[in-house]
Amino acid sequence: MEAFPSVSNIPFEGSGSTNPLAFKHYNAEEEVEGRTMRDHLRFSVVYWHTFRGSGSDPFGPGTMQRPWDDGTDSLENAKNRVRVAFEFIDKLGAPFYAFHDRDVAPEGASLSESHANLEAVADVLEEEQQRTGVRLLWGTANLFSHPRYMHGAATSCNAEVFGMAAAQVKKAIEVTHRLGGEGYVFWGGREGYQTLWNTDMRREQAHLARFLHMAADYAKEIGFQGQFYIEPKPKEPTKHQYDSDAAACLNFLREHGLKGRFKLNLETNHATLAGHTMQHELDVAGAADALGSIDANTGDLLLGWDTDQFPTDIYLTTQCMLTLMKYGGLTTGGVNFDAKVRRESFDPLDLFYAHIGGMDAFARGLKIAAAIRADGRLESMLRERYSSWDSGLGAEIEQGRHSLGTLEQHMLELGDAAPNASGRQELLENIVNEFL
Ligand code: XUL
Ligand code: CO
Repeated sequence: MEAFPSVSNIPFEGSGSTNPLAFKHYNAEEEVEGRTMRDHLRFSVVYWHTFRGSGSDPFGPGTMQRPWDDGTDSLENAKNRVRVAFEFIDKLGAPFYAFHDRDVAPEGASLSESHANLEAVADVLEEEQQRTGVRLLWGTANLFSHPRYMHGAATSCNAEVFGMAAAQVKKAIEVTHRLGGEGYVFWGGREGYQTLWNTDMRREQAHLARFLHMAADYAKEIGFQGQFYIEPKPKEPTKHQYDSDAAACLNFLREHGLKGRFKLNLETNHATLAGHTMQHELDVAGAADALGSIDANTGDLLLGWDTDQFPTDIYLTTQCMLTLMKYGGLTTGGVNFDAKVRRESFDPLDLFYAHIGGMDAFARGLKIAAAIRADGRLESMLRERYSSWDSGLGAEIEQGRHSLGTLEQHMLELGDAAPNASGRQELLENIVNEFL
């Protein structure tokens, strides 16, 4: 029985359409810069918010109407939910999905029961992937919901909790591998601290590094070559998360010899919670050759918490796509909607509206970014701004042919630096607006 009988496959109808169940901009087959939109954007639906989100918040219980879900933690309900999820993803036309182990299968009374539950649900995931052609973008383990992880998982003060987390990640990597996952994400969850009065930060960080090395070793052992990602986030649930932003993650990866195996999975509202723009975070990662994947949800700048909203801001999606394209576009990663419909949007149809809107917002961002790139003014003004480094003194400095002494000599001869040129910020912003 279908869960969404009133919805058929979402068609592309173009910008003149007013059909709420049609794409206005996302046309999977359409080529942009010689690559289809499907391949540029690699859209992914998350299992946790979309199929497990209840709409509860700190002030009240869930509101979502999900008639297919019997509300129990039974394995049967979990398996049935998989079929509903794939009906949804298939009708939407998203090529990928992502999950945490505990979203798809219930935690059992013991570790072995939890493992068995996950394997049993993975059988259905595998079947449904084959039936629909939907692929797994990445898998991950939920190392934050169970009360045992109250002090963290890989950074717990309790060595056996670290052991449980390791066992859970081992199984999650196995299942991700079995399902052909193109990546595996580590989001720190409770890897951080609330107070230094009870925290040995140096030791906790060393444990986290050990944990990630073990994961990399195990992936190698079983032949899982999917990309590993760290997902930076500055707060929630802890006050100080160890993986607070792109720069902190890169520093951690370099310090512990993990940089080659890991890239970053960047999320817009995590960037803004860290006091950065998404464009900044993407560029920090890109410049370090670590731009892997994005969680495309946004926050609300007037609410200081992680609201996980669907992206609708074309200026933001344009910036995201411009930066992704600057660094060669997505390869193993995707545009993953780690987003949830609002508590008030409880109707199953809202799941379609939300994803269609997010996909169209990114498709528009892609087309606008391509137009800006084809126009070339932005790029040439940027290049021009640094032209003093292309030859003469600038080129010599870049080539390492100068010291403070030779530069002093050079400037003594000249007397002063050449006058600066304008930064032209307003003009550049006007040019971007021409394309919106
Ligand atoms: C939490 C968050 C996670 C990760 C996966 O804010 O974004 O859902 O994406 O664990
Ligand atoms: Co996320």
